[in-house]
Amino acid sequence: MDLSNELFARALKLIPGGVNSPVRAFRSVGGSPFFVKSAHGATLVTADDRELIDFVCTWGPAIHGHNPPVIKAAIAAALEEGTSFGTPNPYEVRMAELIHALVPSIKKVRMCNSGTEATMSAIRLARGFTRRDKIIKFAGCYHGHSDSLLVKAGSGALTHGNPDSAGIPASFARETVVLPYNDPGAIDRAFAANPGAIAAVIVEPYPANVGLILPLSGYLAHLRKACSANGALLIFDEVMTGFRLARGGVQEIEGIVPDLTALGKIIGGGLPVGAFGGRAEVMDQLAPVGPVYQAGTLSGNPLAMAAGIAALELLDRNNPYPALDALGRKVRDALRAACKSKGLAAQVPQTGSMFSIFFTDREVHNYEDALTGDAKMFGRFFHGCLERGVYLPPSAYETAFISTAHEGAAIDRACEVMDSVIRGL
Ligand code: KE4
Repeated sequence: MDLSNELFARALKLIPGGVNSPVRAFRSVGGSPFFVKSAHGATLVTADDRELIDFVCTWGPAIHGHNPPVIKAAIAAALEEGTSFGTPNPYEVRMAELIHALVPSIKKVRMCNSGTEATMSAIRLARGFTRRDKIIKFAGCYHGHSDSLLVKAGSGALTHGNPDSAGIPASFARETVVLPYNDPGAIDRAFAANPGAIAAVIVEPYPANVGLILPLSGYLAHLRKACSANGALLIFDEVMTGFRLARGGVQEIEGIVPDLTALGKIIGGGLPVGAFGGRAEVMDQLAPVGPVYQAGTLSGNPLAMAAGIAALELLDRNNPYPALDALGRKVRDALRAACKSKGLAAQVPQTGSMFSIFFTDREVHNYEDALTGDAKMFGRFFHGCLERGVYLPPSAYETAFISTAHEGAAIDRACEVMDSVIRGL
């Protein structure tokens, strides 16, 4: 890994930790990150010309695999007309129509440039619409790095958050109530303890930033009911799950209608895009119509819109979800069988093209359960796979993604590798 090491040494001189996003630094699994020079289909090609089967998929966007011809062609065509106009453009209208058609709860939508912007703006909008200040989030859920959302309490009890990041004023953290996920009683108690004060509940409907956690039966419906009964908005953060698990995301699968939805990742087709949308009367509180300000120089950028439109139209045309779920089950079953034959305690949650592994004998229903996973063993599993050409997310508390390009040789090879690595742990 000479060239990657050389690049990393140079990066460390000028970029904090040598990375532009912390999770890429391999800090939680040990070792140094490799650098990638190209990506196609299910494969990354490193600066040292190593080919890796990629289960990070650039953290979700690459559901069609990397650099698919249809997205490449869409970007190239848009590029002929220019890179950015700073004015409304036809692509934005098409994107808004597509999102509304695929996610019917989104009556109006605003484009932005990242998932962080989407959730941050949705929170501000919910506070402006309800004229309330407090929000509820769930321990272990990650909604990007805006101040209100980088807050989590230590335990699962009702509490005012303690900032998870330096630089967040305690006064900010006090407005964020952090609860355990999958605990209906906790949400009821939080509303009772903060009557008329909660603007919104924001949730990853399937938390996937702590490993993958699935809701207990009826839990999401309970959140919906509690928000409606208390005049708070329910915000589904579907930045990761939107268009990943179904055309209409988790809200289609679960039959729950949130008031607002945050989107990102897949809707950019690999370019920087976020979006938030929902009830028209809520969205119309946004400037220039209403008093809640939100803006962005590159929001609705034509190249990013063209890439995202191509990605969404391909999903809408091909309906890849049954095949992606079959690939997910194939990996899940291979991991479970290997752990069983090894006598290794592990939980392997999977839904559609998302899966993760916790090395623990405890079922994982929330953040505290997830923390019982053996992170050091995950590090050994991660590096064992990487040495054999399979790249998993470099953290025990992330979720792996599968693309349509993994079908066939890539998924078979990866299952073989993961099986042999587990048996060697
Ligand atoms: P971005 O600002 O990174 O585009 O999106 C933030 C975000 C919001 N909501 C959810 C559910 C998310 O998963 C994310 C970002 N996900 C992480 C990976 N788990 C991005 C990877 C990174 O931080 O480098």
